[in-house]
Amino acid sequence: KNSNEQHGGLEELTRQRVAPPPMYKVLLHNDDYTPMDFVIDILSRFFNMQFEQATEVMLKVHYEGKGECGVFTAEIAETKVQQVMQYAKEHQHPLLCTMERA
Ligand code: TYC
Repeated sequence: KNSNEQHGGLEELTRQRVAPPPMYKVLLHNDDYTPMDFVIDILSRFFNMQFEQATEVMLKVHYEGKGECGVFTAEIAETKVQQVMQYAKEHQHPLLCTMERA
């Protein structure tokens, strides 16, 4: 070991750290048909939002076209997108949920 490693230099501090995983935003997209109450239900059910926050996010999507539900690792973001799309389909609403690199 060189003296840097032995005495706690940058190399020692970083030696066994792992890189943080890539993160993904999960997005909801506006449409003209999905009821506002259903979108609020989605946000509380799958993203653990309280009614007030769920309403804010729903209205942002409604007025601006899209909005962020949360930021997750790839596997969790993929699961959220699948759950939302499945739930919307079951209820016959055309709601679209996607993910993108944060
Ligand atoms: N635009 C819809 C309506 O007026 C509401 C809505 C909000 C739909 C958010 C989708 O992701 C959405 N009923």
